[in-house]
Amino acid sequence: MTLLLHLADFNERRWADGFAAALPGMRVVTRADAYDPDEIDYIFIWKPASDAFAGLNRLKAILSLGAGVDALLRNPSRPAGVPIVRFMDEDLTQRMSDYIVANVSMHQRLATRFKRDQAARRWSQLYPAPAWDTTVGIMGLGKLGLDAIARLQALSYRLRGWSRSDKQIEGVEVFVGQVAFDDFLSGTDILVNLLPLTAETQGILNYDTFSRLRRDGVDGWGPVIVNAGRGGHQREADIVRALEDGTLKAASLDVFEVEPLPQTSPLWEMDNVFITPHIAAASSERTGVAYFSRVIRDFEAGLPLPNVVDQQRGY
Ligand code: NDP
Ligand code: OXD
Repeated sequence: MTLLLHLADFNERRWADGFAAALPGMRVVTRADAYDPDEIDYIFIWKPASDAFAGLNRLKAILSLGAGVDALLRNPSRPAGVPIVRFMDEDLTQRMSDYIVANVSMHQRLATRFKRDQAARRWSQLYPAPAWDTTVGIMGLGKLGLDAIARLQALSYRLRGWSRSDKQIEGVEVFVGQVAFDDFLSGTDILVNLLPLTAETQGILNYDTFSRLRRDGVDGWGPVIVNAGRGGHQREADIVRALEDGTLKAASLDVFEVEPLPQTSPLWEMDNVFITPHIAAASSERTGVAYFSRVIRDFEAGLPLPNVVDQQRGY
């Protein structure tokens, strides 16, 4: 049995050593090793090259290092019908919630307003609304959205969520589907995106969406967005325009239409934007090796694969 690693941005060799130690009897190869494509049973993958799956005719499963699988589903060489297992674990979830809580709290406390004042040596008092009077709207009520909600609830934020199917979440107003999108936006002060990137959600963070958000914050302070989903969700030209004309007051962006964010992007210069380089929630080597080794062991022992992506639905 052979496992192939195909990881951009991560140390393939180190992950391979981890898998080899966790899976005695399994041959573990990286792209730098010699192997016969016909011997590959599993591929563990992040940021696939366009020909990543070429010749892999005997694959039993595709193991996604990422929680998001949009790049895999778009890949032209991916063999149809092979199940995709995505990464889901508490470590990644905690990291994402850390990012969301930190950025929501910064915006609720008007961080970019006071940073601007500091740069201008301006003493100008403005009292932020308390958490209980700030509504955070979470798009995507999956593994990550639900955890972020639980942690924000503990800090007393008012919460609402938006998803495709109905959910009962104590203390959270849930809005379902496109028909309820406007109502969801109209009561949201801080909009958080934790959707998967699909044909339906592509470009959802656009000027029209921003203009529908609630705008009755203190002293005209108004809507903010936090995007930790995918760059394909956002229209960056619209974000720049909205931040310039006040339709948005501030933004936190972890993901971008093109990554790395090009040097020429006007976003770099904007003092009401927090930019991070797609690091909201990295997959940890320790928990990743443990999770996917268990997936392979269990599957080989006849158990079903967990967290299989619905390829029709796109997430
Ligand atoms: P899940 O698949 O668990 O949840 C997705 C949620 O989005 C579900 O609630 C689903 O609704 C909802 N949804 C999907 N399509 C629509 C739609 N058209 N309209 C309304 N709601 C919709 O995903 P996760 O929570 O695990 O992850 C979310 C995303 O976060 C990933 O796909 C990835 O892109 C991103 N991510 C980013 C990272 C980073 O470092 N920046 C790290 C990890 C993930 P329903 O419940 O009804 O199915
Ligand atoms: C993921 C990511 O999808 O890191 O896990 O973006």
